[in-house]
Parts: sequence; C-alpha cells; structure tokens
Amino acid sequence: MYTEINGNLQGKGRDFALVVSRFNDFITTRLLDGAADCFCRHGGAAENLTVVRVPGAFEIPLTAAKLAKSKKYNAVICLGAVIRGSTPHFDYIAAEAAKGVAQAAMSSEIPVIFGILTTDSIEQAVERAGVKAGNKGWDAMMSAMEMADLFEKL
Ligand code: INI
Repeated sequence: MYTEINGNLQGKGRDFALVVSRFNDFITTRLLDGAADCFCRHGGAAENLTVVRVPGAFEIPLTAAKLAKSKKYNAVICLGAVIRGSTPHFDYIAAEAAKGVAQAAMSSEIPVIFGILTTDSIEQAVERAGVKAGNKGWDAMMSAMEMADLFEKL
C-alpha cells in the first residue's frame, strides 16, 4: 500500500498575494474577480488577499518572486493577459512571463501560480475571463489553494 499526499481546496487560514497586470485591464480585472470569488467560496476571507498591480505581463515574474521570497504568503498568483492579435512581440512577452513565473516558484520554493492568458485574439481572452471557457482566474485560485495545502503537508 502506498502513501498518497493530496492538497485540499481550502481558502480558510490562507494568505495569498495576487500579481495583476494593468495591460488589458478589462480582461485582468475579470480574472481577479474570478480568483477572489473562488477564494471566498472556499472559506477564504477577502482581507487575506493582497493585490499588487504591475504595468504588464513582463513585470509579473520579478514582482511575484519578491512577494514569494517575503514568505508572507502561502502562494502567489499571477494574473495577466497577453494577446497575440495586438502584440507584435507576443512571443517574447509570453515566453518571458511563463519562464519567469516558473523561476519565481523554483527560487522561492513557494507555489507561484501561472494565471496569465496567452491567446491569439481578444475574443479568446474574453472567453477565458468569465464567458464560455470559464474564468482562468478562478482556476488559478483553485491551483493556489491545492498547492498551499499540499505544501503544508510535504
Ligand atoms: N503586456 C501584457 O501584459 N499584455 C500584452 O498583450 C502586452 N502587449 O501587447 O504588448 C504587454 N506589453 C507590455 C509589457 O508587458 C511590459 O509592461 C512593457 O514592455 C514594459 O516592460
């Protein structure tokens, strides 16, 4: 018989920081709403969420790393939207954001969650921010709660 360790989806008693980019604010604000709603519906209290705004997705990793290294939070959640249709340098911004978020997690040893949309069009981004493809901010919060609980057990 093996030992299996799982993280539960619990917001109660958790402190999370959310790094939210202002670029494409009409999308990222919806992601933030979804994340906060998810937290509160899983026993969390809004006052235990700290929201830090940054100019764009490129600035998310450094900010997330600083927050994660402060050890004040059980997890850091990164929310942004990089949209190819209106971004000639989409590939650079998206790649740096993804790589940087992974590095922030590895260097801090705190869960850092990737909730940055990388889409081909504004329509796809809207779909993932509370329309027909759900809300990726909600999904990011689910991952944060699971990882925070898991890390308490490891
Ligand atoms: N930042 C985004 O978060 N999404 C984008 O789609 C985007 N576009 O289109 O360029 C974007 N650019 C800004 C970038 O993240 C930095 O804030 C900027 O380059 C300053 O470093």
